[in-house]
Amino acid sequence: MERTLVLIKPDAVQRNLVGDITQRFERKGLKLVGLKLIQLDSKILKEHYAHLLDKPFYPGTEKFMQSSPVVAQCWEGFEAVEVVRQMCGVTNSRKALPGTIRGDFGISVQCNLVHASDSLDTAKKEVPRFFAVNEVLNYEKMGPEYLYAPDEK
Ligand code: FUP
Repeated sequence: MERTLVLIKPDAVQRNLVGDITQRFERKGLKLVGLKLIQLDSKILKEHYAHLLDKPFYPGTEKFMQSSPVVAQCWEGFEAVEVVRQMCGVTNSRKALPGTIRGDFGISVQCNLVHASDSLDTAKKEVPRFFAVNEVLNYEKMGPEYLYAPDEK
């Protein structure tokens, strides 16, 4: 099973969309294995967005991401990284398809509601960036036989 990082961004927290967004991942069949409300600082953001540091919009991104607490989540499932990315939609919310989180709730590039790991390699770096080892929990959930075929587990 893969694990992936989701950050519910300040715009979604301020717009009271934490529950709606979390419910989508729950209903999809993903398993919540890590969850916390955190205030990000400049250091962790510079690490998290290292690929964007030289972009003209980066100072605005950093300011926005610190403007309110965010909800960090770790979701687990078969091919969870790709599943979650598909559910978020493309970065520009105006271009994100209806049915995706950004497509349904957003109209902005910066205020695009969620961050989701873009590959399994990235997820393996991002989950430990936001969660200590003992903050990601292993536990049994009822009903996996109705979510997956035997060869998908
Ligand atoms: P994503 O993988 O969808 O999170 O997108 P990126 O890593 O490319 O960008 C991270 C964040 O930077 C976006 F969510 C919003 C911000 N950004 C802008 O503000 N302007 C841009 O042109 C691109 C990204």
